[in-house]
Amino acid sequence: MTQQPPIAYVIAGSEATGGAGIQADLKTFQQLGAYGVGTLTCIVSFDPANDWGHRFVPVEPQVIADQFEAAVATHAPSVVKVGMLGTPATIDVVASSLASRPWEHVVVDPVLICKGQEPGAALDTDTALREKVLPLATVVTPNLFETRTLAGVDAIGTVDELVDAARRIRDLGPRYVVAKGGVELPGPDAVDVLVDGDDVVVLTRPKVGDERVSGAGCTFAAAITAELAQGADVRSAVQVAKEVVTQGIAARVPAATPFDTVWQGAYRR
Ligand code: PXL
Repeated sequence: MTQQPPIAYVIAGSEATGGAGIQADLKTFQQLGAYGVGTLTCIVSFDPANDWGHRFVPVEPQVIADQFEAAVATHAPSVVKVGMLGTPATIDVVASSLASRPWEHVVVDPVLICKGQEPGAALDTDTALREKVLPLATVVTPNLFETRTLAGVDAIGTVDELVDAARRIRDLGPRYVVAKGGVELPGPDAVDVLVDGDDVVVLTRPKVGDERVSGAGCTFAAAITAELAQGADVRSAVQVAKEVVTQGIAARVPAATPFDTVWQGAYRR
């Protein structure tokens, strides 16, 4: 008999162009050798006739609960990634579903707003995410904007400030915080910091261009999840994820949207 693949589960939104969201998550799982299982929280359809604005439709809370019930009854996953949730009602149902059973790891990508969205759109979900989802997370992967927002700091301009802010987020519950500097943190490198108590690991790669690429954050957290599902520890999972995203950005797929998108298929171990 062939060996069974590890199960990687994701609760996230659909991003209809395939660049981000659950589409990016499932591609990442497959590329890393994990069997992907997905629960849909919302549907985002960019509007080509309106400057690629976000058309957003939440999935009914009961339908989210039903999908969760089906997924966990079928595969008993021990590792889950949480991506875009989008509304306080969605956060409520996802938080109570997650709390209904044990997990080895809950990887939360705290998506507050998508690229191109107005920051104000996130304010009502921000508090709910912080209060209800972060305490359930073992690993959280905020980008620079999310790090500033969740840590409650105005500006982050250095790696030391990124580490300080990550420590503040760790106080909200998650054991591991991976704060991502991305292209916005000044300097020639894309720097991420993994904070686990007093331990700090700094991951550095030269920036691949200065433009943000759609799907990088989704792919990063999904890669961590796929690695954890195969038994990796958090530190090595994060190192693999950094490599997956760096290679995926270098091999980016050009698109008519304002952002190119990550190609997960470029990654080779
Ligand atoms: O990249 C963040 C993101 C996550 N999930 C969904 C999205 C986006 C950005 O557009 O649409 C569903």
